[in-house]
Amino acid sequence: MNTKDMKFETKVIHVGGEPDPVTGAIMPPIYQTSTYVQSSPGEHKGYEYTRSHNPTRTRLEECLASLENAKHCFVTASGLSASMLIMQMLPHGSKVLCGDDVYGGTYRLFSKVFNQMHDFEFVDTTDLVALEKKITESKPALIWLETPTNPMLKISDISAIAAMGKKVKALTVVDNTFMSPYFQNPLNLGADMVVHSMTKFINGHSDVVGGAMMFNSDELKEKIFFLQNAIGPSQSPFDSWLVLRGVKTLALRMKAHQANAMKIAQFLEKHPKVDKVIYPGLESHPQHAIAKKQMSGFGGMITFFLKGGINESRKFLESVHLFALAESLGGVESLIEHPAIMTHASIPADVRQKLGIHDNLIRLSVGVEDIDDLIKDLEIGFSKI
Ligand code: P1T
Repeated sequence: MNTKDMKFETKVIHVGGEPDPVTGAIMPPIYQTSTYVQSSPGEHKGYEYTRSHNPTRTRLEECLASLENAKHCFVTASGLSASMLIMQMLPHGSKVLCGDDVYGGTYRLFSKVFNQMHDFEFVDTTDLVALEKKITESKPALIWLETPTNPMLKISDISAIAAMGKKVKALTVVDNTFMSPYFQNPLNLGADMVVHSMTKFINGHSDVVGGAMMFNSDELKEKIFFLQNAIGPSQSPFDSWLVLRGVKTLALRMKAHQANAMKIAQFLEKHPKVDKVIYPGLESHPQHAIAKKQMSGFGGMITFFLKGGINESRKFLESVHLFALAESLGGVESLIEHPAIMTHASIPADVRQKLGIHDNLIRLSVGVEDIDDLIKDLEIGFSKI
């Protein structure tokens, strides 16, 4: 069957998952090799050196490209190194408009590393009127959207913004980590590139750090391949193999994450010790209508404000146990964290305050455990404050 005719649930298992042609092994081998033998100088089977190409990584890239309906995919050693390659690709002095609420590490990479190369401006990409004015005036080379954002779960209208970008020839790049390709496909909505931290839902088992980017342009492919080879942030064959294994259950996992997250969001919304819940699937979410339009589900991430301050937050975070207190997200196990102290500590305090990343803000990555057990665990936390 042609890949394009396959449904998502089939692609995750079969694209890049073809049996080994040499032995018939149903699981693809891990090509744990740095180099490849040539029959004569320059004569080889398409593989020269693992920094540039590796057959296990190629399989993963084929699979992930198909999931985002993309022509090309590159897999990197971390989500941030995928973002790095994209920034390296822009001519020096480029103007970049970036959403104001992004993962703390992305903010740090742009504002403390690439600010020496480009001109970054962080803007609220949910305000389309102000954004259009800014795009028209500043003519950026690139617009960087994270939607939903980390941690405030703000949602930007991808097709409207990509159309604005096209008018000034700006590339629109979407960090799709929170939705995974199962719930949202930015290229279908007009974006030029998609970026993922594969560390999260794509791999789904909290045992790999990795990144991926997908796109259709052959010109971008040449540029990114040159940089990937020249700089060297390629993913190791073993990690690529682990992601090939993890991604097979992406559809099953995303459905389970979302079902649990919806129930927990509703539970939190009614809880007397909770001030406010943010979850794209709740009608109270300010961009719920856009979420329904551009996403086919609402994902497994929830943020909420406890009633209280840092002491109540600490007590709550210390008291839950099924929800493990840890950075990261998207694994089968539930995680909980304090963005102000943990994942978003690298964002200056005044910027955090403006965004609403206060001391009573808690972020949940809802896993696929039994829902009653998860709610009991949260109840234990609430009973201690
Ligand atoms: O950790 P790495 O694989 O390099 O991915 C960076 C990254 C990029 N984009 C988003 C939306 C992310 O959430 C992340 C990483 N985030 C966490 C580690 C976290 O706990 O939020």
